[in-house]
Formats: sequence, structure tokens, C-alpha cells
Amino acid sequence: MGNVLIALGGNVGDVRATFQKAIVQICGMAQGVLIARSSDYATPPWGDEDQAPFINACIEIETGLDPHALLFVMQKVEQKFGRTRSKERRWGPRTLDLDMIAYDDVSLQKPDLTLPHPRLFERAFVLVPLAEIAPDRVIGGIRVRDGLASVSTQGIERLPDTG
Ligand code: A4P
Ligand code: MG
Repeated sequence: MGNVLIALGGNVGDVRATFQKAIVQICGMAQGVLIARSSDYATPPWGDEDQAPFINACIEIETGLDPHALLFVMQKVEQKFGRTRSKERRWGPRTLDLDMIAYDDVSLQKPDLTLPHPRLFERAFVLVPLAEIAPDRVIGGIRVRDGLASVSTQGIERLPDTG
């Protein structure tokens, strides 16, 4: 079984409801078990700042799939929730974005999959939820809590549980 950290993001539609359904789908399709789920956070848009705020969260799962098979599942789930990559701009608005942050300690540089995720430590919107569920995890030589301490978390707000 592989232990995997996945970041979720979106800023179109009822994103929190989408996250709930997407997590169920990922676990079902990935022969997976949900180990941990962060809170949802409202986050200022990063990269392309001219768009609505995002909601972000992170999950930890265990899966019987290898990294590429899991990426395929994640892309299927993105599509299911209305994501059409051809109509999007880079870093622009989207219903659901799923990024594989880390898969065990696998290090991989393929055209379609880089592990760990190369922009993790630039992104407070990933580090804040990740630090909630895996503060002591070391990814690419950096402890998550130390990575978080070196970025600005301005404007990021934890959302109350929906129950
Ligand atoms: N790919 C390579 N490695 C991975 C990996 N580890 N996990 C490839 C997932 N995919 C990986 O993905 C482009 C390609 O990356 C995929 O085909 C896959 O084979 P994409 O989701 O279309 O990515 P993108 O939008 O072009 O770029 P990138 O850097 O992945 O950006 P994001 O993270 O998807 O950016 N601001 C806030 N506050 N919160 C957000 O969630 N998200 C974005 C979107 C911009 N600003 C944001 C947020
Ligand atoms: Mg992405």
C-alpha cells in the first residue's frame, strides 16, 4: 500500500460539497482508505490573482494503486466534477484541482508526474492544510511545519466544519 498526500482546490461552484464527493470517489476508485482529512480553508488566489478566492484542503490516503494509476484516477475525478482542462488558463478558475503532493518517499520526474509536487513549498494554500494533518512529515528533505513557517499565510482562513 502507498501512503499518499493529496491537495484539493477549487473556486467555482459549491467547492466544499465537491470536495466531500470527490474524496469518496477517490477512495472508491483508488482501492483507498482515508487516513486523514484537513479542515477546509478559504485562501487568496495564487499565481493568477484576478479570480475568486479558493477553497483548499488536504487528505492522506492509503492506496493499492501505483503513482501513475492514482494520477489517472485523480484526473477522472476532476473530469467528473466538471473540470475541462482545454477551457482553462494556467492557474485560473476551476471546479476541482487535485494535486499529488507526495507518494511515500517516491521521487519521480516524468512529463506527466513530478513527485514530490514541485511547487509545494511555494504554496501556503497547500502547506496550511497539510500541516494540520502531517506537520512532521518530511517531503523532499523539508519538514512540513518548517516549510509552513517560511511562507506568508496572510489571508488564509480556516472554515468552520459543516458537520
Ligand atoms: N502533474 C505533474 N505532477 C503532478 C502531481 N504531482 N500532481 C501534471 C498532479 N498533477 C501533476 O495540471 C497540469 C499537469 O500537471 C497534469 O496534466 C499532470 O499530468 P493542472 O492541474 O492542469 O495544473 P496547472 O493548473 O496547469 O498548474 P499547477 O502548477 O498544477 O497549478 P495548480 O496547483 O493546479 O494551480 N490559488 C489558491 N489559493 N488555491 C489553489 O488551489 N490553484 C491554482 C491552480 C492556482 N491558484 C490557486 C490554486
Ligand atoms: Mg493541478
